[in-house]
Amino acid sequence: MAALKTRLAEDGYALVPGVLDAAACDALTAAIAACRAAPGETFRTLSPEGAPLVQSELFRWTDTPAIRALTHTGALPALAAEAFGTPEVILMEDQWFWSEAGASTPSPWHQDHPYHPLDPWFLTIWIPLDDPPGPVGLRVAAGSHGRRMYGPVEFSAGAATLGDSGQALEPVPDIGGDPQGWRVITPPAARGDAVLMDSRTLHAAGGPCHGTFRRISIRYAHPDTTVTPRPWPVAQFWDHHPVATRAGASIAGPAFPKLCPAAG
Ligand SMILES: O=C(O)CCC(=O)C(=O)O
Repeated sequence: MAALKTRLAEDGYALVPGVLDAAACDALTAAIAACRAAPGETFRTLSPEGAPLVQSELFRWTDTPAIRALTHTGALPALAAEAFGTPEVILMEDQWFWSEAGASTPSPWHQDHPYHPLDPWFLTIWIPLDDPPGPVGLRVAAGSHGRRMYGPVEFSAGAATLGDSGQALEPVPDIGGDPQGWRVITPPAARGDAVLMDSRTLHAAGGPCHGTFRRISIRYAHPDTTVTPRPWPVAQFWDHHPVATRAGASIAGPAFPKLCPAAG
């Protein structure tokens, strides 16, 4: 099989089987339950009021040992270093998703890149912690990382996750409705497998969910990543980071730690 870096460069995604064992998946599902019981500032219910729940939250590596172990040690930072071809990587964020049985609120087609005032591209590592209960796994438009950037899409039916400045990018087109125009693939990811994506790759997930579906995304940036302020709304949490307006500044620091996987 081609090297990870080559697969990401060619297709914008790569499936890596068996990244987490059952014990690690169990520890993370317990961690998600603990986060839901004591939600922080970025916790959101994404599903519309009254609908079966889909919930999500960011940055729980800061106070949740199982998530910190995942983001800082073991396979994930090493995969990120391999994907970038660098000894160091920057941890951007962790994000868990929780859908209850019967939920149908999808994560709409989007690219991760426009939600962040950063360049160059970064890496998302998406891991299902349950075998997808229905057609709810990650779908990618292979090769779309080499096309154009579309506007960020608000995921939440309730409290917003995006800032409120104007939109300067075209909306994401109807990918599902144009099967000839896009190479849509559902990588066969089971519990503990990982799908790695270039942040410019269009992707979607969720939909009719026949059981509880927990998954986690960890995002890593290239060590030379710098700020590019955006004339469109980015993720709200950037409001709390003064660096977000300093064009050319490195994001590395206590909020976005630099990790050196080879050093252990
Ligand atoms: O799992 C999901 O529902 C969405 C994941 C996703 O789109 C992401 O982490 O960028």
